[in-house]
Amino acid sequence: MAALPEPVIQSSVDTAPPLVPNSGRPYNPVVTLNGWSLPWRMNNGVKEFHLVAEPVVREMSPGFKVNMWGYNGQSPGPTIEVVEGDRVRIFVTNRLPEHTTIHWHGQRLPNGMDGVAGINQPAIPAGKTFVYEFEARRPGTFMYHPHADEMVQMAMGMMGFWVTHPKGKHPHINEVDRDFCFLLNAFDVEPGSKTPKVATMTDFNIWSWNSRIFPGIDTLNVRLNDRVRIRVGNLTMTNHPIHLHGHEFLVTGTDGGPTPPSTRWYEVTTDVAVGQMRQIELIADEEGDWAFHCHKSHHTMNAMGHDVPTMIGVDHRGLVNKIQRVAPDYMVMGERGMADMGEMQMPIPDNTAPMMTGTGQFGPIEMGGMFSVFKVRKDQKPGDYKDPGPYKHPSGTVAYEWSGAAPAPSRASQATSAAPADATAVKPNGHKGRH
Ligand SMILES: [Cu+2]
Repeated sequence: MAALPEPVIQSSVDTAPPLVPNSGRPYNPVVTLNGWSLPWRMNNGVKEFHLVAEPVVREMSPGFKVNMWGYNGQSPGPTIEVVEGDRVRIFVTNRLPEHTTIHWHGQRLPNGMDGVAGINQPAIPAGKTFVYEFEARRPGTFMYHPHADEMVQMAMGMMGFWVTHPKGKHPHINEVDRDFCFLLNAFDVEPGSKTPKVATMTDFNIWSWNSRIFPGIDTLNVRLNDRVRIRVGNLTMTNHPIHLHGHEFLVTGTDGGPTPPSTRWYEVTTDVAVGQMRQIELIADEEGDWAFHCHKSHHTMNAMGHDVPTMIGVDHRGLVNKIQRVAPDYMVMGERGMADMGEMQMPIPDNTAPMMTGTGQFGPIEMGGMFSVFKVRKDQKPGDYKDPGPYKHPSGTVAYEWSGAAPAPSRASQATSAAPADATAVKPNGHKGRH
């Protein structure tokens, strides 16, 4: 065996253009949101990749940097793209302070290549390089992550995407114009600190796509009438209902590969459960800037979205001045809802992502976390992934303020109809309950 392939390290957090294959079987490459695909070298018909597990610093959104563990300079690691039937050899060099492995989530492979420390192999000690080798047997959407001290290593950001493209035409796989992918991940980073808390089980405060949070997540930019595929993998500890505005989509692939067309139905939200992969497809036939996000509203917030008391309806006037005499930084939020926070510049510790931010052409977007925008444009060039800027709405197509007379209230007449003071529920087993 020749020397190791030189590891390729990426320092940019930008979405890299698709990596068009220059050797091996041809395929239509994917675009990894705020990520990149790992180059390979061919060695006697084997595709050789080199992953380096190492500490990295990931800028999760502009100005907010977190100490993570990842691969080849970033968390997540680079996307690995191969073709069904490819023989793949992956060198994994461990530059972490502790042992690791890589599990190739979803793949069919020899048992000894499955990457679970203790069962399938000894863990890769710090400073050592191990080799994984197998054939990419089925096309589909996969992930990779450690299976050694995984609670710590995944909480620190060690994960990556894997796409096996079909060899030739596949009856259940469409050719698409754009093919995006990203991982759902989550971190617990105390405001003002830089390193995730690794023992957190459920109370994460940073909900991210590819270790980025809005407005640090790039937009998905497509041309009108493009056929678009979006692949999503979930390596958090909860499920994420992923929702696209303005279009219906089909789930064309799951963990097990492409779904038979007879099993597909249209949706606008699909739940991606823990450890799952989903690929959705649609024709982008509505121009505009369409929100694309997790539908759990706390997941479109950054840190400090939790443990805030509900103050809606509480009148604080007078009280704030009194408290500020003893605590000058004291501020009250939320008596008219929390929308003010989208534009508020409040004193927050250094290296803390604002709770919600990002500005659109009409003002603050009031989102953080797992949120981006799907931009459909007539004049987006094929193969161009650049952000086209805000959508220019045709005149008369934007919601507007009513400036005529207010309509007469109609509630008065309804109020006279007698409503029961309470309801009587009859349960099937015959018990009567008063509610
Ligand atoms: Cu979510």
